[in-house]
Amino acid sequence: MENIDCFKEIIKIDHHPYEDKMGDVEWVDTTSSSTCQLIIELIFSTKLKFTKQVAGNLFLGVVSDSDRFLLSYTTSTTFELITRLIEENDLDFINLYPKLYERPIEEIRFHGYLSENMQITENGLGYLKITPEIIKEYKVDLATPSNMINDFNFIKGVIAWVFITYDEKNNIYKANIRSRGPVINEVAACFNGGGHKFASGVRSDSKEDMDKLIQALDDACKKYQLDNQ
Ligand SMILES: [Mn+2]
Repeated sequence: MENIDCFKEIIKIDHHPYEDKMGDVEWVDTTSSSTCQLIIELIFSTKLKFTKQVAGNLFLGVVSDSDRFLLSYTTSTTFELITRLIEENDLDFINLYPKLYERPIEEIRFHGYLSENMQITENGLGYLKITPEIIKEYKVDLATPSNMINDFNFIKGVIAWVFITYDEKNNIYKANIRSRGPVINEVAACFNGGGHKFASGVRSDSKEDMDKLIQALDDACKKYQLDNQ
């Protein structure tokens, strides 16, 4: 955020669980599909106006944050707002998608590596430890696995999945966790992590912690399967 001092007030708009106080005015709605959805609502209900570029970016924000309208909290309101956004701004939305989805071939190949090497336990946990060597070999960066984690939703028999990367420079392990079954932020919290019920993360400088985390997630999957038989 540049030149933040030249603004009189800070307004925080967010759909993530409340963590720190940040703005003078805060609007946090965890039942919204995305922060962009909140901004669209805000513009429609005030004297603010969209420019075509703003409308396009907000459209892409909702599409990416809801993972193409398939994550929870995507509601009929989401679709109503998007319809109005498209109609009133005459959005050529099909041609906006390359901006969001075009990717370098290195990332596609790396995606193949992740699919090929994900381990799956009998309790339905998918996990993968990604070494710095692999990151280098595929010419991607440390953030790439976490950016791809939602692509591993809907694998039959996988109800939670975790990617672990190691940041050599800062000597830190990062675990990115997703679930469509067990609540995982409680598991993450045991390792000083946090996040949403079904999308959480853990950071630690201990390799052992990561093995324990995988074990704890597997236990959570097992319990979930037993409870939902
Ligand atoms: Mn979000």
